[in-house]
Amino acid sequence: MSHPKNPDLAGRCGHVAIIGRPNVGKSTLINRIVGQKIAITSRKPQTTRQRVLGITNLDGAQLIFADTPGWQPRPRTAFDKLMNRQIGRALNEVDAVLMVADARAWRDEDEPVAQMLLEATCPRFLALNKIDKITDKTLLLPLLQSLTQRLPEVEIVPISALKGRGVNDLLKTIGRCLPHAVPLYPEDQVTDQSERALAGELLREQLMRQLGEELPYAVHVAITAFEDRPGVTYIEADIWVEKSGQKAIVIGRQGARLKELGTAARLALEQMLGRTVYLQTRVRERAGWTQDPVALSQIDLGSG
Ligand SMILES: Nc1nc2c(ncn2[C@@H]2O[C@H](COP(=O)(O)OP(=O)(O)OP(=O)(O)O)[C@@H](O)[C@H]2O)c(=O)[nH]1
Ligand SMILES: [Mg+2]
Repeated sequence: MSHPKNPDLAGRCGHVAIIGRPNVGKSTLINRIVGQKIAITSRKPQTTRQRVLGITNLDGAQLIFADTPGWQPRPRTAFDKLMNRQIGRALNEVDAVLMVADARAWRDEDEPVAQMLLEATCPRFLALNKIDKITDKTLLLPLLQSLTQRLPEVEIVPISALKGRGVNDLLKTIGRCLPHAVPLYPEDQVTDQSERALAGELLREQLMRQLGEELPYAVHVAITAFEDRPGVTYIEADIWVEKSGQKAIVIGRQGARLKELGTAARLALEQMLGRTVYLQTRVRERAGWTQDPVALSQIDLGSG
């Protein structure tokens, strides 16, 4: 097949790790790249907990992105360390690394990520995200200039993951640097994540978005049943918390909060699956799971 539109891209395929501090828009970007929601997002940091692949095809190239949790400069809990390990795993054997930062301000927490970028031996890219929030674009110039000096071998592309601006340019810039290789995934596959795993994530997204400041970090979702029955997909989910007080908050007065969370997650699931969903939720308690490596491995946070 010929690809006259972009001969530089044709016949290339490779893995690209997306790294960055929490909340810069990595997951919003991967959703934008694949054109559908495969990774959950929220205004709170530490939304993403495990590596998720997002696959896109452009002018004969296949780009396979890995979204990762935000990098924790000072990991305090076993859980934080697990998050950082996920990033280390994603950086293994990639063909390119893409750092995402907020175009409005470079922060101290970006430094360790920039260091990882500099240490990578493959082609490196930096997306300065959220440019839709900058009305006077000349304000971007000083940051662009200083970063170009400090990161001389890194290609810098300003983008808005939310609005889609600059994303196509970014894909072309990255795609041209990938190795010549045959596509690894069928053209219609957008992620490696199962529907079952995505169901758990969509429920956790509601917990991230609807609960107060601290609670979401103490919550884990485990899908215990996922069955296609005639006319309906039947899903059961356990919501794990650390303390009985947290359990009461998640359930809410007369179960109102849990009902609201469940309905929002069910609607998102129905949209994703294109099928009717029956979602049964249960809140369970296990003290200190975010500190306990055994509990962490039991709930299998590490699997992709
Ligand atoms: N205005 C604007 N907001 C954005 C953009 N990209 C992401 N956001 C918002 O930034 C917040 C964080 O986005 P996420 O995609 O969850 O960020 P993340 O880097 O994946 O965060 P972690 O998973 O916690 O590391 C959300 O409220 C997004 O809607 C953008 O281009 N413009
Ligand atoms: Mg994320």
